Amino acid sequence: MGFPDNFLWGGATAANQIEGAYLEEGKGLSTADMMTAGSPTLKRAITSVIESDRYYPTHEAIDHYHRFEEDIALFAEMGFKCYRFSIAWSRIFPQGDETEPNAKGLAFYDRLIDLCLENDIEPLVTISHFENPMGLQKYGSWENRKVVDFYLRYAETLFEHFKGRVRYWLTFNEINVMSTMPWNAGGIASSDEAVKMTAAYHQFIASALAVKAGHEIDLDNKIGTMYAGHFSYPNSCDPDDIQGNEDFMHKMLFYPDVQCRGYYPNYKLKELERQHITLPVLPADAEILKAGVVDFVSFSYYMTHVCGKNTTGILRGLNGLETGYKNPHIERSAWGWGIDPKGLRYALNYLYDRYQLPVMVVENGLGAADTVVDGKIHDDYRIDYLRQHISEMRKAIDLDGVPVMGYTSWGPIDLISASTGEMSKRYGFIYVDVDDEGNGTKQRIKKDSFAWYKQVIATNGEDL
Ligand code: P53
Repeated sequence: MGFPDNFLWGGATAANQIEGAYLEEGKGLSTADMMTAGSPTLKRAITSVIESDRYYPTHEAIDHYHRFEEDIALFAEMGFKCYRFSIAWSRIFPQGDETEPNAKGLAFYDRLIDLCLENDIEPLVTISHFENPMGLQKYGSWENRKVVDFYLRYAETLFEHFKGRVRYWLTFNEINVMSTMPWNAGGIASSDEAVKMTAAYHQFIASALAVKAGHEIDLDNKIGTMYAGHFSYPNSCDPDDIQGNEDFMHKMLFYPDVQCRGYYPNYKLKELERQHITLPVLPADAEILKAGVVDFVSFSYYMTHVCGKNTTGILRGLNGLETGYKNPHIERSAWGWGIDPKGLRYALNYLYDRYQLPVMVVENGLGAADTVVDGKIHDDYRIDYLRQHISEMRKAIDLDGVPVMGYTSWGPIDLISASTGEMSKRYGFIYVDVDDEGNGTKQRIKKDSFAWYKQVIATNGEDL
């Protein structure tokens, strides 16, 4: 009983939210580099050029690019078995459309990956996490089928270069975010449904081709989908609420449906028909999708929603996270995200029932403001949140028999928030002295949760 012996405990980050060094050693500009800082009430602006009087949090972030040795040493001290991070496409192919990779970009990830392996930390690489080379904008980014070829060249470069060192991969972070945050997902500035569905289609094709290539290059490669864990409860047992909730879930679930099954579900094809949207299907595509189904299902889990007969379309609000309903049975974080540990057991069962593939929680955590008192951070609220979620994950394993591969909490070290661009929305076991304007020493300080998580891993989840 309990967590399997080889359970992958660890943490997860994304290049643009930690590395900084946004133009160093040949890196090109990425879509993330064009996003200014926002707040819970102010949407991050996207500028077409870098404006000198504005603050762009990814440009320096937490300077992980120059401090990765210290950061990985801290992860190793906590006993990480796994570290999920992303590779910045624009470090490897600065404009996105080059034929040869940037050797200096690969060399940085060589050092990072080798350091992980020296510390017995299994790397889990997200090939594309909310950043696309800005050089792809001239093609129309993911709206253009050409970008599939550029992505495939990039993915194949990684599979070849890191062969034997990296075995776990995710093709796209939170692929369903194309519906809610298309700029983050694919450098798509339009909110037009036909544009988004075209871009998503191309990402499915690219993902499937990458899965096939990844398997051909190394049979040991395990390549997963990564779903932004939108799980929603019906507002009531009114059949119209049930249907409203189902309609919402379909808008999100069709993404992992395509990646796990290898074809579009009928409900989505019918919806596209009603919307008069024609997907840019080429003759061989059905075969491509079928041959490129993923090996496992991963997802992020922060919250649950409530939907019903009045839920319209995709989520509303600044970052598309409002449904118009609130769950009176759960609390909300300071950033308004509905905290629901029990929902994690539900989510794990839901995805496993649906796909019958191994499941991994690759993001979970509490974004909260921390205060430093006498050089210490007493983040018992974060410990509580994680403890409750991990104990529900354990139930999914023990009581329901869900094959959970691992758990990487989001932002084991404080990093830039994707939705707001803030630094003050902190997730880490490790505090980083940087504020919302980028001021600070960048010093790393262990929070109380650091020792707690170390103990969780040391006891394989027994001691929560
Ligand atoms: P932040 C929305 C809803 C759920 C997950 O989010 C999301 C988002 C987009 O923000 O994104 C994932 O930083 C994403 C990470 C992100 C993390 O959740 O807004 O994969 O890049 O940082 C947490 O608090």
